[in-house]
Amino acid sequence: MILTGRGRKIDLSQPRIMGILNFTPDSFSDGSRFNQLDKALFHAEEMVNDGAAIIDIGGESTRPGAAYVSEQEELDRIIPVVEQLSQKLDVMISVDTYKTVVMAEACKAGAHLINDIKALQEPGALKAAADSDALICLMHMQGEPRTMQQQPEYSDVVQEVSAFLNERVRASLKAGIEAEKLILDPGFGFGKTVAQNYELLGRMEELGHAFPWLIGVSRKSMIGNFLNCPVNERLAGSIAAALYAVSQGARIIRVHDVQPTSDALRVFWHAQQFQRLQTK
Ligand code: 8Y4
Repeated sequence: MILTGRGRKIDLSQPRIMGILNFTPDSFSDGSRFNQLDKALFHAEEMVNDGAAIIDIGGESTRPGAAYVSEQEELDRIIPVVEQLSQKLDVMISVDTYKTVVMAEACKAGAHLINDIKALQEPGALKAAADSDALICLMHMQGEPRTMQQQPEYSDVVQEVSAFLNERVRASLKAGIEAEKLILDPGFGFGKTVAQNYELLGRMEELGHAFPWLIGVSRKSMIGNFLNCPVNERLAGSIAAALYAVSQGARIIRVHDVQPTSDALRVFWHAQQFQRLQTK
């Protein structure tokens, strides 16, 4: 299956890696914006050489407790990066934003994919997405980033994630977004306990295969709290979760550590080619 976002194609007949571009929160305290732009370009090039097919650029941290970033500040941070990367790199450029103006401006600047943790629920977002011709990742989240981990509750986490995403797919189609542009994401860690995250991962097959799945588990609490290890020791666990998700049909894996994840995915996928009894 090949997806096209604003003219740029991605072949999902095998799993692909979305590399997370570093954006230090205190971005400009240690240097000029020019310096930051150079660092971002260097990191992105490195991820592409290591096997990333998509670079995800975000200007606001969505971690619980992270500071809110104004629309203007987010634009100032990411637009120059989107412009540079979309011109210089032969990969898909994704913008991690829920802000309508940022979506529109990022697409004008060259982005090919809108990665929206709010699944186009902000006012005007459906229209901005429909007008953009970009690919759209619709993600599930319970609550708001600042408070979502306080007490997540579900009667059935898989059923609720599925129902929410179905509703957002319907809203997207109604707004004129083509079905071929849509990617879905269960939103690991977004308003979910560690147990709920594992139930979601273990039962991913139940979410169906009508649209390609993107998943992000890299370095998250579901790895760290389960293994009881700090963020810099979560690579092996993150890779195991990613491979499990791929075995369940996930096609885009959002990660910090591109090179080791790429190696793991390639070996996993190569072996799977020889499996005689395909489950799907
Ligand atoms: C350590 C490192 C601990 C990172 C937590 C985190 C997703 C996403 C994020 C995701 C999609 C994060 C923007 C959270 N996660 N977009 N964004 N799917 N589509 N936390 O799972 O990485 S940010």
